[in-house]
Amino acid sequence: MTIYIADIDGTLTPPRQPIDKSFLAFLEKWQEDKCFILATGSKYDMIDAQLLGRANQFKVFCCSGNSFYCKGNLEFSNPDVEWDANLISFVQSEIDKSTYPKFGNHIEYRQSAMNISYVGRNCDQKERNKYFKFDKKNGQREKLANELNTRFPKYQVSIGGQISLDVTPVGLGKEQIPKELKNLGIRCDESETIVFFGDRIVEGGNDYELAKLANVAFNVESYEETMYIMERI
Ligand code: M1P
Repeated sequence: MTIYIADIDGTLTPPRQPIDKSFLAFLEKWQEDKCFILATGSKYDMIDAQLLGRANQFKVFCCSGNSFYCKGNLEFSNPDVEWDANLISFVQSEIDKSTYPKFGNHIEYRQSAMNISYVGRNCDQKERNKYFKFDKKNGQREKLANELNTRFPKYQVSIGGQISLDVTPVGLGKEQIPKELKNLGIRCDESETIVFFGDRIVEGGNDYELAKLANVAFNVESYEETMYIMERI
């Protein structure tokens, strides 16, 4: 059996934006004869909004693989992590030092995952786009990711989406998904093929560790590209 796994932001939707309605209809049909899994750093309610209230039509790993919903029912969830206080205070001081405009909600806890944003998750789409451009030029997120990965090796920090960084304890990122699929009885054995779609599959990105475990990994730049590939496999 082939298991298809897809990231959401940047892969099935523009980052944090609602899915295109005709693509949603396509996906619902496309998955009918397949084993299709969604894998995101976001929380379930965020995903449900992006999928126009249709998350309950899918199998979804949220919070970087730390919880799993099958057709709307929570089937697996890792216990909350107790975060190292030094990590939190270091992150907070880096955010405080940043002179980039701030909009609030800079550290979001998502069970065993944490999301960090200098600009803040409360910013609107215009500010997101502005920050994304700024970060591309200045590498603010990359610098923080490198610093955190060096100072706090028991955590893994990666870049995903437009404005934030995803943090999990080592091994509790999206790379836990293949193992959890086995625990959940969705994957029978390691010989099953995994095909993965993500927009951040290169080193440093939040799809990298999972992409390494896939037999085939497509690095896409938009949902249109994902759809193009899906239509042909
Ligand atoms: O799926 C990619 C990322 O999407 C969002 O990132 P951002 O807000 O930076 O665009 C977040 O949900 C993040 O956790 C997620 O990994």
